[in-house]
Amino acid sequence: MADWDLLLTDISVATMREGAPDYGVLENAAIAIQGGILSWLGPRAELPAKRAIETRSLAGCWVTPALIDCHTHLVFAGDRAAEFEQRRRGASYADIALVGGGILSTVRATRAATADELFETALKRARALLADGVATIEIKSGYGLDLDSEIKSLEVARRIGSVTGQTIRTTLLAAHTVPPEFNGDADGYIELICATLLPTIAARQLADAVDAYCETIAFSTAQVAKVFARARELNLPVKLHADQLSDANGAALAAKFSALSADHLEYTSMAGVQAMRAAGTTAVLLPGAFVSLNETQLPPVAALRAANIPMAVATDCNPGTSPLLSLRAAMALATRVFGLTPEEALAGATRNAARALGLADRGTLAVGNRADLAVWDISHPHDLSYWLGSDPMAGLLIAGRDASLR
Ligand code: DI6
Ligand code: FE
Repeated sequence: MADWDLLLTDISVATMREGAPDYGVLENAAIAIQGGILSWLGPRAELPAKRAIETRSLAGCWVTPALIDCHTHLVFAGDRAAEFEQRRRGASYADIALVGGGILSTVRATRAATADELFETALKRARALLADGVATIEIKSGYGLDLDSEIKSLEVARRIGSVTGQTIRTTLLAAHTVPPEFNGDADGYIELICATLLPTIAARQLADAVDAYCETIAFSTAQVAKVFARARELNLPVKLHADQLSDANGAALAAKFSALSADHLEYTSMAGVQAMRAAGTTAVLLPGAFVSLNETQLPPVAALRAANIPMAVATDCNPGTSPLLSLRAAMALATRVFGLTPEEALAGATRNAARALGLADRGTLAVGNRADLAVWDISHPHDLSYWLGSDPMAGLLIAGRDASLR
């Protein structure tokens, strides 16, 4: 009888454990996996004399927690490349949204697409993230905006995990924009969300959380508060697109509902930061949207850091404001544009991303955690943010099994 399924040797490890200095680095290490769980981790010299079914010597590669993309909108039809071109010629994101472009054009395409069509394109995107070391993806709905189309999108999201092996966490983002059939009646749409969409989707267990877009071009704090109150009644945790284009007190609103995360935060005030700290809400930074929108207002990174608020980094992959399919590129951008250290960027795509999703069993390498491990051909974990556009993945284990990367 073997004690372990798999033993990895000849590795350096970045555990990314909370409070561990310098990435939690362990050189000349070994990792043992049993039943999909990390069962031993430490210096090779201290490895207990136990037997493994398979032993792999990884030739000096680095092992980190597998990456976690905690904010994406992967399921959508069509694209908005023509709008991107218009914006590069001077039109603003808000201008385009006001004339029925923007999110609404993706809603039209997504409603018209079959589940299989949505699945094929979303699967490609999930595979692109997989090839970057991402084992867990949060996927939001929000391009359906009616019961059937939101259900279709969430079901498509869940299907992806059964094919790629990735963990998919779904988030209902019905309050993304006002759909055409409620034009001029945002409150009526909020009513539909609270009375029908939320309870139906909760009963079908299709969503792990509820999100909203709190913005002058989307929903007010009062409207979002109604959705959040209903979500909490149904025992669903909330997250928020907060203060991305203006300070709408989004961070404080998220904190009031004990949100798992408040995301974007470019215009968040000091009061918002303090409220997040008090509520234990994670900050999710989205540099892909920041650069794609030519934003100049930086999120309050120094204040978040000083308040000890965990900072996650995600792609925000969406066809409008962040056509970004590499979490490592998001990390690299977060170091350049937001001033994160490479260690903060890696914590942001591992430990703090897990926190933003309420997942306690991953994001760090520790005995008892899921064996979601990324193997990299690098000379130090800071290389992961240093390079833009390299491909150093040497392997990815999801719950102890090899993911097929290509
Ligand atoms: N996330 C969102 O949901 C919105 N902006 C962002 O960063 C809008 C996405 C879109 O334009 O489709
Ligand atoms: Fe988003």
